[in-house]
Amino acid sequence: MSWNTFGNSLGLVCSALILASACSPSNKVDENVSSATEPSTISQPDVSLVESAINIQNGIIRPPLGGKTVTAGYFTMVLGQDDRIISVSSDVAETIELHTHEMSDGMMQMRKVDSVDVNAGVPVVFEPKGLHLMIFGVNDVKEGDTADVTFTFESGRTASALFTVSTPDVSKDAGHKH
Ligand SMILES: [Cu+2]
Repeated sequence: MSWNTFGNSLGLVCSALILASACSPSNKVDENVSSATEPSTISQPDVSLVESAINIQNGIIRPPLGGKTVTAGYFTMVLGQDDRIISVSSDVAETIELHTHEMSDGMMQMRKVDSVDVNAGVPVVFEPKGLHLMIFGVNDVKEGDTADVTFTFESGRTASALFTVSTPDVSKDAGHKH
């Protein structure tokens, strides 16, 4: 076809561009899914998720740096129905806020948000450099400890999950390592 009339180098550049643009959105989805939950849960959400399901996995609280009482928390959530996280609490913390981490004027900045929407069957990932829990007034937690974290939804439902005090695996941010 007409592709054959292009020089080799041009053909390579074009396909590289096509690959790059086609890849970025799907990479993002893959990353969410793989860091999210067991593949079995995600690959067939319609089968495994009943409407009332509240699935919270991989909950971790970053160990506070020496002397600090502020830290961050991460997890992945899948709901069986659309809902909205409106508050988060834990008995190891005074307050927990929902924060985004986004580019603003060329700088990464954290911003408090009042709520986070969760659509049915779509994993919402709280992770380093992304959405995260900002945890204030943390006392006396150390690596390996566990803590209950309770989520309240706009629907009025609540759900608790056991979080582990653990340093997030930063290699996951950089690439697709496990
Ligand atoms: Cu924050």
